Amino acid sequence: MNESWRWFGPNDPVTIDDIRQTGATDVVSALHEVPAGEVWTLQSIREHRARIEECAPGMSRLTWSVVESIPVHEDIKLARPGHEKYVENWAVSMENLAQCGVKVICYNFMPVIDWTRTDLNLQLPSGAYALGFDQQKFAAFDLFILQRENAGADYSAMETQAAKQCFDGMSAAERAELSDNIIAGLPGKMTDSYTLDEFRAALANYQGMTKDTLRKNLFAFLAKVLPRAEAVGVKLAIHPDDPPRDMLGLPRIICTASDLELLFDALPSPSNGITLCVGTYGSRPDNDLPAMARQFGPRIHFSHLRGVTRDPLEPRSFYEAAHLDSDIDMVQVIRELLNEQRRRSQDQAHEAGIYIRPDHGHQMMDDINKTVNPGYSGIGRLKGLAEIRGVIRALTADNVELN
Ligand code: DNO
Repeated sequence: MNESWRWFGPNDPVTIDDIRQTGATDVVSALHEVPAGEVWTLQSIREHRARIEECAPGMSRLTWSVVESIPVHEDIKLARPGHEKYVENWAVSMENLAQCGVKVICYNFMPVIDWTRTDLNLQLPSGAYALGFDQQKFAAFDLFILQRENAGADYSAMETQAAKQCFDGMSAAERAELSDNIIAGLPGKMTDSYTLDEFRAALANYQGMTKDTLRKNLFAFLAKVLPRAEAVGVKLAIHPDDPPRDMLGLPRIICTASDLELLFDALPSPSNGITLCVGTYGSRPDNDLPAMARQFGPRIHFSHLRGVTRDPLEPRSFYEAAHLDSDIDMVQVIRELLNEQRRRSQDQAHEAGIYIRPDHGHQMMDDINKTVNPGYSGIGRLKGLAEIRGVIRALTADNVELN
């Protein structure tokens, strides 16, 4: 398994030299400055690669191995007339990346919003800060800040009442912050940043769209890009919808093991794969993560290792817990990934490795006073990586039977 680390580019407060010190060997990155739908040129990819890979003699060289993510233009998700040119541009970006040796590509197919949290600064009993999702605050946003048309139909009378109470209890600044967290987006998001009105308009584009239609649009996109991925040895790794369920009246289609079964039944191409985002899938109690890691093992090209602790009274609410101390059995997940990696190393036809990265981390110690990308501070992720590395070392030590 290859240890990787996400880097947001030259403005990331965690630098390439910092990453080198973590002991990770591979970098996960993207050309965040290129607008969705435009081609990633060979030149811009080479420049970005040089920023990651060039290093002074005697220093450990990092490798840009994974892209997270090439954004999928909204017109593709909507299958709007003219979307074909965006599909073509996506495929050309992928081919250019392959030509530069970057062959694992994470992407997602979430309409309008990318990953979503209501809280970016939840203080834990340790004093460190975590990200969280609070279903009541989210409902308060939907019903009383966004005032989405027909939102009422998505909530029970009790939920609406609780959301109203929550809304009434928030100051104007808290409401503005909640709104920003949801619509201005979080680091690495693949969608535009919106005002409330633009956001309403973006949601309206999906009015009436069913899961089946969105799925059909995803499959049509993949039917065009997968043969080209196969031709250049690229593995695509779809990221789940985070949180993994319908929200704001939007259909979401990569949430559960059965969603993945539909994906692979329709498109069995060996280039069709997943990002096993343990924290995202694990924020649903009905997703059994070790079982999913086993079931989809050969399809896993990339894994985000992180866990969540759900609220026992409202399982849609969660906070991002320490990497080994969440509701998810991380040791078992890692065991399954190691089993898969071992199977691959015995199978000549299947030489690709699994890239893992510590996903998110608590904002702690010196990082508390720094400006950080929420979830992506250095020390908390380093702690996560160190813990995960310890599990891997222990499980792979001589004489430990994985199966
Ligand atoms: C957050 C991430 C997301 C993810 C994209 C994948 O930490 O998991 O930014 O990278 O949604 O396309």
